[in-house]
Amino acid sequence: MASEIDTIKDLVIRGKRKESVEETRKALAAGVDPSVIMKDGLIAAMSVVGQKFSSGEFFLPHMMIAARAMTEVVEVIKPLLVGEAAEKKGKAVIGTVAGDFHDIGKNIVKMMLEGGGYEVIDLGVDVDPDKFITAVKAESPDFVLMSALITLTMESARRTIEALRSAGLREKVKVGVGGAPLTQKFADEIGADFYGADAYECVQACNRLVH
Ligand code: B12
Repeated sequence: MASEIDTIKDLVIRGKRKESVEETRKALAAGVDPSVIMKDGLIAAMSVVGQKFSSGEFFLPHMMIAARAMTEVVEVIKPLLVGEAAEKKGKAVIGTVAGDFHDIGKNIVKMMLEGGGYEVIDLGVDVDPDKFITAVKAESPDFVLMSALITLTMESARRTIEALRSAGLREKVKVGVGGAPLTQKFADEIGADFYGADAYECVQACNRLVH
């Protein structure tokens, strides 16, 4: 099993879309757990890609093709990861914060939440505080969830929480934040209700806080 996962990881790092999907299908047929493919194959691959980008071994196009390969594999394992929940537990508005266009993590969080029984309104990427406010007014969600992947855009999460406060909406929603550079400490500092290191933690936190 380890070698199948390593093969998928390696193919995603190299941005080999077709081959990544083929290997994933083979691994699934052989009984490999899709959540292991997600964690040890795909998410681990993105971490290596990030390191290679930092060290100058990879450039933007390398990140882009790796991200595309990951997205295609996610589509293959998605139906196996998320079941259809019988009833809705609550509603969440989710978006990647202003200035940030990374959406793979956000999309996985959305997918796991939907599988976990939540209605999710996806505002997309580069979502400024006003757009979050408009969505909260229109949708009355239980949760506002923000994803931030760049150190600089973490501040957009703080601005969104401040905007919710100014609009008198802060107490009406629970705010969750996540994304690679975020921490529990930062979440506490900006006054979020929770931080989640991954999509599973996000679903758990929502389950804990929903009512
Ligand atoms: C893929 C990628 C890209 C792709 C994005 C494609 C896409 N559609 O998203 C592309 C190539 C477009 C890209 C562009 C850029 N990128 Co980029 N990118 C990455 C990379 C390699 C992987 C990100 C990823 O998808 N990870 C996999 C997912 C599954 O993980 P995740 O997002 O962290 O999400 C999980 C958890 O964090 C959590 N989570 C996520 N959101 C939320 C929300 C909530 C509420 C909760 C509870 C949990 C949660 O759950 C998720 C699933 O388990 C990272 C490296 C890294 N280590 O993160 C760099 C990285 C984030 N990028 C970086 C940079 C610098 C850029 C660019 C500025 C590069 C440039 N010069 O143009 C641009 C940014 C443009 C912009 N304004 O947004 C830097 C950021 C550095 C920093 N700390 O500020 C990184 C860290 C690379 C590096 N090592 O330097 N990038």
